[in-house]
Amino acid sequence: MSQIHEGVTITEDGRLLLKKAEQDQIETVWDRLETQQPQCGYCDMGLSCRICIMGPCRVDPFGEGPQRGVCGADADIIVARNLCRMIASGAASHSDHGRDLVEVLAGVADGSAIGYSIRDEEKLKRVAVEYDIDIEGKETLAIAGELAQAMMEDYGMRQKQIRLLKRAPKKRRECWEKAGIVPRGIDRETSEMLHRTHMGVDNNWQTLLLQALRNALSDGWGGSMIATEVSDILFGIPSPRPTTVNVGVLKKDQVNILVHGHNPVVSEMILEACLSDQMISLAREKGAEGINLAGLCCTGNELLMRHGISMAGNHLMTELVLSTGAVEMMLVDYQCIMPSLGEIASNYHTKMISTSDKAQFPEMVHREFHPENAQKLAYTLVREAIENYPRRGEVYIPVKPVNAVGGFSVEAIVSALGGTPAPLIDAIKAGKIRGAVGIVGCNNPKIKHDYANTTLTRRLIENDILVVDTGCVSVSTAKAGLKVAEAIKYAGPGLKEVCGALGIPPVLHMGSCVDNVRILVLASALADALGVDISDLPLAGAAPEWYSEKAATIGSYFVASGVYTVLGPMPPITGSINVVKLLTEGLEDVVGATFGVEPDPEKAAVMIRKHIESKRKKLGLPSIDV
Ligand code: BF8
Ligand code: SF4
Repeated sequence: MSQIHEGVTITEDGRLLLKKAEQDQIETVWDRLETQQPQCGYCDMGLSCRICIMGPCRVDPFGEGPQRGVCGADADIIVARNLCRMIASGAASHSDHGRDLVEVLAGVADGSAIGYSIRDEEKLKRVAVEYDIDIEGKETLAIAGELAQAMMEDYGMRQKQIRLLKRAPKKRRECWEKAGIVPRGIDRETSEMLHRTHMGVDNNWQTLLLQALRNALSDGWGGSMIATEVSDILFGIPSPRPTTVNVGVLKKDQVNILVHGHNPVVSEMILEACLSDQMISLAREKGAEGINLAGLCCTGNELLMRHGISMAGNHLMTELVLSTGAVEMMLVDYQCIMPSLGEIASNYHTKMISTSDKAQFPEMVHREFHPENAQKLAYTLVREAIENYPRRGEVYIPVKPVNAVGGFSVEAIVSALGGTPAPLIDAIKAGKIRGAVGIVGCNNPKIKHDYANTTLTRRLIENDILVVDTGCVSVSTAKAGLKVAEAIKYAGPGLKEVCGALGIPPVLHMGSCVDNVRILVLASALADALGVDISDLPLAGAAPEWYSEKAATIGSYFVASGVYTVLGPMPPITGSINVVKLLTEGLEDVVGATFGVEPDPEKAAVMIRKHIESKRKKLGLPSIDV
């Protein structure tokens, strides 16, 4: 391994495969980060603008060069607009994923989505009632059709507010009313955000940022929440089940197929095909022992949560996993798929397939999935993967997989607690559990791979704080062995006692990134049980290794929902002290929560513990000095 890459990951599989990739002369994300140095300081501070063609413009942070863009925008406006556009893009991404699921739901109702069905009728009915649909005496498919229509209306401008906001505690809804940030329609808020950041529209950095919160809420309580709820209706509510993680989940003697991306609409069908007798016997004919489907990133998390399918890795492993030479086919849909993957795969026998009508990549074969053809295409592609097995060269799978448990939906957590959140609340009141933290988000090559995600998690559970996680963080902690019941040995005495009695790990896998909404629902249930607002609870959020615009949106809807959230990498806002102050201090008066920024997970843990103890104190619960 070259000096440059020494110490870029804490994982053994990452380290060994990086060495292999180097031998195979594969360029990775770390190489490219190196070639980008030094990265642009103006952009890093949010001080460059290319919104219009009178620009590009920049503001000099030292006060010597230009202080305004050609149009007259100053640093505050430029920084705010840039951040707003990040948040709009993140909201658009997750919410558009939700839209794809609503279309499948509509397709199930009218019979055009062949092979898909309603796997959880009870949840369908429950959500339909929340949408004021009269379900009495109606057929399941009729309810599904009406629900899909009602959800489509949530995307547009027919509502005064999106429907699932009703799930938030009353005080929280009043807070949004007062701040003027009640989201009206999912697409509407994103569209308005882009409108307001066009040159010559909203040039008040404060009102711009408030709209960004409203836009983020439209995703958190709208598009992403719809994505999760409809996925549960179509594919089942997750429940705890064992799984395995890291590159060791690939099998030397089986056809390995990887799904990467986000949308379960594709991965669920691939799973069905992989499990079919027809495909398994074909694999045997070709000399393999069977078919091994494994996941990467969030679509992998979707399968892990519902079926216990193994995870080969998180964001920074997506390139390296190809250099095992053991992957017959990787199917991608959208989001977080590095455009480098096709070229890397061309060094091996791996077939790369892009599946979404909205996402194509260099050196991949494009085979579009639609609800009508998905089932047939899934079988065709799995067959092609099997036929690729004999073309395999040498295989390098350097590690053994680690055990983990996933599947902690809110329903599963409440059921583990015996049907009500009361035992969790009692444990929090007694101080056995001091609070709970949702750790979310990505990997980022600027931070040692998995180091911040796992270190923060360890420090929190050691201090009796329950951790729930999603997205790529959930894979980091699973690989570190923190997601098995025995991991209570790493927890403080109180958390150890409670999790031990319930037989659950101290770190609960709540799903993919859209599933962060499960954390909002859980927080609302706790707030309602205590008769307080979410912002009163001893809770926090964190995104220790975030990289993506979606993570900026998630952080924003957490904060807007009253959850103090600590980001690892600094967002590009340091060019405006006003924007920094509003986000880290001023928002307290608006939504009862703020952002913190701290790349060092040891320090972030202390910030979070302090916050949790201060909330405990305000609630009159026993608190300690941190
Ligand atoms: O939606 S955690 S790197 S894969 S953005 Fe992407 Fe980040 Fe992973 Fe999932 Ni979320
Ligand atoms: Fe420059 Fe203003 Fe155009 Fe931005 S919007 S590129 S600051 S002129």
